[in-house]
Amino acid sequence: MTGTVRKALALIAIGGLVGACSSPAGSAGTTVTATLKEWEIKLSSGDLKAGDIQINFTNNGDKEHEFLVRKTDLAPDKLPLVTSGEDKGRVDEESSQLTEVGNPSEIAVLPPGSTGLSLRLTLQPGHYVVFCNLHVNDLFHYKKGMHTEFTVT
Ligand SMILES: [Cu+2]
Repeated sequence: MTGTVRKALALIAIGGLVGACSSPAGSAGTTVTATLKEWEIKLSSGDLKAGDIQINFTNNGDKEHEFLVRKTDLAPDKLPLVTSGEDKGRVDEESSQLTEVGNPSEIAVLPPGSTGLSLRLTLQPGHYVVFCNLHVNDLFHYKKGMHTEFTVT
């Protein structure tokens, strides 16, 4: 895909996301900033209040990244990996130990240098991990360190 098409698809995904958001008008919720680059993901806060949460993204890297959110008791560097097939070595997104928390529970395309993309979720108390699960050739972004965690209380 060309960069333009990918970006358009990302924007369509955001549109669907916002449209699906059913939070009542007037509930401000919490806003968090996620900053990505090679090879890290940083959140402006690791301790959030339950309810509506909007994550705003900045990709300061030279590469495209993605951002997945899963509820789990696992540490961010101990997530289950796919053990066979063409996805071998990536985080197993379908693992029963990782629970999706939205529809979608991720943002699939964060173009290099991008700002302004966001993800809205309604989160219950618990422990969450976020990670980038892209792999290009033998380069696995997750294994390079693109993961972190946060807690909702
Ligand atoms: Cu990445």
